[in-house]
Amino acid sequence: MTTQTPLSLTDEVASALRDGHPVVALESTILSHGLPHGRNLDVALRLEQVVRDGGAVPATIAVLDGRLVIGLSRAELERVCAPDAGLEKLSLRDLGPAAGLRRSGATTVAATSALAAAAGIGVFATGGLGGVHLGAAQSWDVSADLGVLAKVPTVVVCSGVKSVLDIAATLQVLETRSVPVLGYRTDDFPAFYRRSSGHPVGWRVEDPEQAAAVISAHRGFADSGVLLTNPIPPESEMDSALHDRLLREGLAKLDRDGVHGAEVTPVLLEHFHTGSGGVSIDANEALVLSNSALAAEVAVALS
Ligand code: PSU
Ligand code: MN
Repeated sequence: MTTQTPLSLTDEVASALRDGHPVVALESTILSHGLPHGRNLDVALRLEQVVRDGGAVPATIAVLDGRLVIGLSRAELERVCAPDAGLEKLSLRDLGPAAGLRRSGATTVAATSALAAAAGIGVFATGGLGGVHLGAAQSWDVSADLGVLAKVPTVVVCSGVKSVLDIAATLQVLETRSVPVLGYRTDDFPAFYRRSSGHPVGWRVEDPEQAAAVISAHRGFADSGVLLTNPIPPESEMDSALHDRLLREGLAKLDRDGVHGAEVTPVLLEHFHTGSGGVSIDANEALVLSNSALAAEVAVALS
């Protein structure tokens, strides 16, 4: 991606990239639209800390007043996490409008990986990837995350996709678009709150060095992304009966309220959070922390 609008890198991120030190990108949609206020800032700071503990420099990405910011300051993180932040949810196609109109927004996996890659950051940690929504044959609702992974040289470390999506169809699109899917110490594609979706992954890696070897080999001939899937830690996995009930209710709510497009994911997450009395928030935090720690290890192994 080439950008006319210059990227705003913090000094720390710029010098890490210049010196070849490992850097891990983090997204902001999970903070502004995925986690409740009162919890999101704490998670944001812990994600950055876990990346630092792993020996890499964190770079949380967002668009602020039209600036494409790579590495939010503490004050900027507070702004993104504020209850009255009023940030848009920005996918890749929204970056031009947001920059041109000097607007502010949180970046999805699609927008974050594209901006990270443009800045020279090749490893990115998040919670869940967007994918093919249930009923996509009628709605055509397929997350732009998949198309971006197909064409941007990034490594997305995530816990698979939420079971609110059509997982088989999501895996099929990743296959068609030639995105390798790796399981970290698992043979099963994870389903976010649950360790297994019941669908196999193509390849399994046992440690960060193996992941880095695969990524380097892939980079040797392809400009596409790699998906490294890391199941939620066993002790944080959601109970399957609770999960299945919330999923059924959440899907019924979408239908009843006529929720479409970009609103679908935030509305479902909110339903899980309120309906589980916060259990899903703990699960979400645990998995994204674990993914950020793994991303740091992989970034270190790559550097
Ligand atoms: N999955 C989650 N939490 C999230 C998201 C996905 O468990 O917050 C966000 C990510 O930013 C992802 C986006 O890129 O939702 C996908 O949205 P859509 O389906 O509208 O493309
Ligand atoms: Mn969508």
